[in-house]
Amino acid sequence: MAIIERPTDTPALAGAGAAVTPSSSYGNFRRPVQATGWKSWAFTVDHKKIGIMYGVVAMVFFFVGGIEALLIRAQLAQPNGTILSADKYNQMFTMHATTMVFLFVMPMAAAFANYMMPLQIGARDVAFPRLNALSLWLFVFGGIFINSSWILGGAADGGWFMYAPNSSVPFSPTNGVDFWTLGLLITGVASQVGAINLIVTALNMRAPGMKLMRMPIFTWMALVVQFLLLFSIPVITVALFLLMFQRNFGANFFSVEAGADPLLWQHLFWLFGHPEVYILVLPSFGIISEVLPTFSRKPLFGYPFVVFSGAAIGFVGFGVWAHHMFAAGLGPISVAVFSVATMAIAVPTGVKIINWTLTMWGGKLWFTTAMLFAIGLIVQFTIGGLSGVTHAVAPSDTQQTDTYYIVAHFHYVIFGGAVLGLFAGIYYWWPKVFGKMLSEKIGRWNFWLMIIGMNMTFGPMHILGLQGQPRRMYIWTGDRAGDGFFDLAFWNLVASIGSLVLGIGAFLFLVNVWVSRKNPPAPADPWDARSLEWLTTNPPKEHNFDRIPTVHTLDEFFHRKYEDVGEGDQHDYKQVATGAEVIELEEKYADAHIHLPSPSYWPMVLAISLPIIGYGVIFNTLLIVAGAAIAVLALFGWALEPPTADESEFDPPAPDGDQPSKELAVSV
Ligand code: HEM
Ligand SMILES: [Cu+2]
Repeated sequence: MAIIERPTDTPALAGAGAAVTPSSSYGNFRRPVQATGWKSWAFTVDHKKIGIMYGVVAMVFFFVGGIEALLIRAQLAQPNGTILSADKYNQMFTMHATTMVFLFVMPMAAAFANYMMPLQIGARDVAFPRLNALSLWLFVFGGIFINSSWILGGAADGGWFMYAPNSSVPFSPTNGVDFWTLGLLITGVASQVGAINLIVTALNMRAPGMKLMRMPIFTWMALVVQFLLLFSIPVITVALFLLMFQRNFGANFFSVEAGADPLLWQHLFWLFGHPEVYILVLPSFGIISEVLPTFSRKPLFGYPFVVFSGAAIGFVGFGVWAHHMFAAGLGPISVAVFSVATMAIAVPTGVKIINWTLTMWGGKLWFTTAMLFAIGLIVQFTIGGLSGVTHAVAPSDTQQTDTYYIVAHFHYVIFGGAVLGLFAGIYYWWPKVFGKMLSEKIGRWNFWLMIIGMNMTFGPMHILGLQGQPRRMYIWTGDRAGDGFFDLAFWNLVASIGSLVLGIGAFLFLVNVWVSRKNPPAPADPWDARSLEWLTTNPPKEHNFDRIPTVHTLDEFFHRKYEDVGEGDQHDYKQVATGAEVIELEEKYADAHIHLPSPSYWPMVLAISLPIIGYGVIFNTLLIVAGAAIAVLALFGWALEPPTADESEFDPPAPDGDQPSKELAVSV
């Protein structure tokens, strides 16, 4: 196949744009002096490295949260379990949920957004690289801070929504809840800083021609999520400050006996908490909206509908929070309004499921592991959505609330939705990020054991809940009535065995990573993909694109490889170039000047100051002073850091984009 030497970078749309005269193959490349070894990671402001570190740390927390879940299920496998005491059990489910939600799913989504958004919009980095590094280190140190409570007097024990007055000192006398409160305040800053950065990146850093309605769908969903974070994190931040002052400085915001109202906490928590569930699942919706078209060999069906239904979910998601409080005595009018609003949110969700199904309809389906996880999401999330609709009916929710039926529901939507989607993304973009393929054989075992395991674990919980098993009880007893109705033994055993199968399935992913580390380099375009991130090498060069691409259409990468020779709306795509050829073409027309931000250690220094202040609030005021001093020092260091290193420090670039050898500089 001859390479089409096009004057412009518009393969399919022949004739458009002016020729670019290539300067010397690489032109004058202004690259910052990079650190080497561990410093090249610790002080980096490169969105790709930051994305990888988000992902690795989040995956570690996935297994921490998973082990906590296995302990819970081991305790509940038999009646009158003795593995965990009541106190330890309370700590276990609180930390399991907090870890999975705030330290696994959210940061894993941030990993993908950080790595993929600049590549998908044709940019060389995010808008604020040092702020990006700050958000990473705040997440890492915040996560360590929260988990350090296990060895510093005991972890939080009030459940992941930490209702008052149970969260106050008389009922939670250890420091656990303070670690939880202060730790989530720290990770909250990480989310807020990250949201501002990615919103500005998506709106300001797009390559020429990358109009909003040409943006790849994952970037769209990531953008919607950043707005959800922008508006919901401040709400939980206020609530956490009120709780911190109530517990540490004698304030009374939730104490009935002091004339305050515990429902204030519930309203504040769920005003954040319900948008939070979309913050968890929308990135995965975006990921499978990339995966399904690629492995169906068809464009995404109804792209604009998928975009706007995502935005609609995000918007309506702020108007349903009180459906978590149907049994809190809000009164019939509020209950009715929130019941209807909750039913309404099923509509845009349904639109997505129809669009995904129609994307596959009539396609040439290629069942890779990524595709299996994507289809798994559609099936499992729909099951979770259906039980969700039963909650919207307030009278039935009054029966279901606080039982295992609820636990079943949210695991089907969060595990079945968010987690399966994240695994689809891991298998889909692994060759892009690490330049190697994961084993498809192990991948399929990973998928099937996780699917079978999750249905064995969470499926029976629907039955146990309808049988009346309450959630958050550290033991259950045998069938006292002897009429079999309250016999919880069989399904609890199935659920616990299921969690083991699920655990083995998840562990197989680690086996796959290990086994695949020596795989040969991945092909340039392993999946014959569609969107712009694939117009880079695997893994991408430090500067991402040799030249900033000009975008002419949605699925730009696909349309550079295929020409539409069909008539009218009868599309017939004929391949005119391979992915590898299209990528090579970019190198030939490399930009003359490429400028990249320089590494900096100030974001990490600033990030470390917050947990020090946190330990100060719990243990010793002097630490507050020390932490504040470090924060001030870091802010000045950051502000006074010159934007980029002096010219003379740069090494001329090696043709294949190797790292230079000299020490630190600074970044914008
Ligand atoms: C890895 C497999 C998992 C298993 C086996 C599992 C198991 C459980 C169990 C048994 C409970 C109920 C504890 C009780 O109420 O007595 C629970 C609670 C919970 N889980 Fe999971 N879970 C898993 C994954 C996840 C994931 C991925 C998430 C979210 C991203 C999650 C979020 C939650 C939440 C929010 C709670 C409620 C905790 C509370 O009541 O405060 N779980 N989990
Ligand atoms: Cu909700």
